[in-house]
Amino acid sequence: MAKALEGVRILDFTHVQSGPTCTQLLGWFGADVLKVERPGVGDATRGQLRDIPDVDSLYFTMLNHNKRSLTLNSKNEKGKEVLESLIKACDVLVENFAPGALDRMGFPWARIQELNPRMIYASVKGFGPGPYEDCKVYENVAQCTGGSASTTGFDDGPPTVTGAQIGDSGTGLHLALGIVTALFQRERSGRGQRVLTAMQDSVLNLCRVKLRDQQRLAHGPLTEYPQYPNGTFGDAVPRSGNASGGGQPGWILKCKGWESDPNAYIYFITQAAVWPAICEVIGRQEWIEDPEYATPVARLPKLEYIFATIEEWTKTKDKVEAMDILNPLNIPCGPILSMKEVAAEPSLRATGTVVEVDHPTRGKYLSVGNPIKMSDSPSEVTRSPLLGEHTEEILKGVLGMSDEEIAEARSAGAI
Ligand code: CAO
Repeated sequence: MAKALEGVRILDFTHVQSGPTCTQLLGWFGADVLKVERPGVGDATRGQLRDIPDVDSLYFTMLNHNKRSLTLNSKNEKGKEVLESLIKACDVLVENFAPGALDRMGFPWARIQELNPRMIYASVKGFGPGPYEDCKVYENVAQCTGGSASTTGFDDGPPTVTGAQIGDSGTGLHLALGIVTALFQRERSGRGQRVLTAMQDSVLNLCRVKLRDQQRLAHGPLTEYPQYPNGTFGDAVPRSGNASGGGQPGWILKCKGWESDPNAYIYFITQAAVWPAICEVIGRQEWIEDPEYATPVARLPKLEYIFATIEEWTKTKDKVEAMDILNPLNIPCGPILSMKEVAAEPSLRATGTVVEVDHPTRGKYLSVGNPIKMSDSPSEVTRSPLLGEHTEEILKGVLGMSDEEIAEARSAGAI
């Protein structure tokens, strides 16, 4: 079966996490992703956080599936010539270098457009235009400047970063959407365009509900936050612990075994529609009619006590048992799954969301497959390329270079 992006060729100048997340997604949708890496060096993550000596790290292998690797020195004269040909032969150029790096190589947007007016030139940067536009940015800098860290954690603790890589992978996702949208527009306009996603902006987009709360704060306390009714609110959105970001109060509650198992917890949501079922299951039937508990508004100032009471019940069940009891009653809840449990979860294996991949020097390892499932575009996960594994194949197959031309480029230090 054909894949959605078959025939689309990506000139992939990305490295580390944000850019590679984007091009990996495009690869899963069938695009031909040509990863350009510096000869002898490659993407720095090949060697970072290594678990096995001299073998590409999991950091690299898990972000660079479904790509081909080409080594090219884009600062070398001959290398620049090869790069020009690649720009002409590709549909999309993706990069996440420090600001201005491609310009310094001699390839500003104007030059790229001149070489290929249909080219979509997509970039990740830490910040958009403004005071910080020249800064180099990593994941947690984006989480901190995009509003996530100030709103994550407990009220009596410091700002906290999240494990989900919303700055890097989150921005890569946003960029991928920008690229396919630009490809769609190019169908009609015939022209490429510039696509820019700043990590600060992407994090803020994912923190939209917190900017909502910032504005609500001007009209009174945030009644679903744990600071209400006894704590104090300052002039900025406080950290809300494990409170739900939506209109249905929720909290993380201990389950059986919590004393020794750090993940024996469940997220429990007191959705208004199922309040009677919650009261029944925890044995507090009197709360169903009691005006002090019967309505969501009446419950808001007592959430701490209500969740403590529910926890007395959840502590008598293990997290999966609790889920099995609550789910049939339509009470929204979710056990806290450890990475060990996620990796072993059969349903995630069955859908290809967790996949086992074989690698020539590493052997078998687990990865996260394409989380976006499409009925007409199958996704298979192929292993990440070794450094420069496809250099000749790409120079011959994509650019039509001869053996002599390739030898010449090699002796000039271009590839
Ligand atoms: N041939 C020749 N030179 C190459 C090359 C190639 N194939 N590939 C890269 N280079 C050069 C670049 O041109 C750049 O040279 P200049 O400094 O002379 O312009 C140099 O390598 C280093 O690139 P860099 O500055 O992007 O890399 P860094 O390790 O210093 O910084 C990072 C890394 C991530 C902080 C920076 O790239 C950045 O801010 N990117 C944008 C934001 C981003 O994506 N951050 C998320 C990263 S994931 O956590």
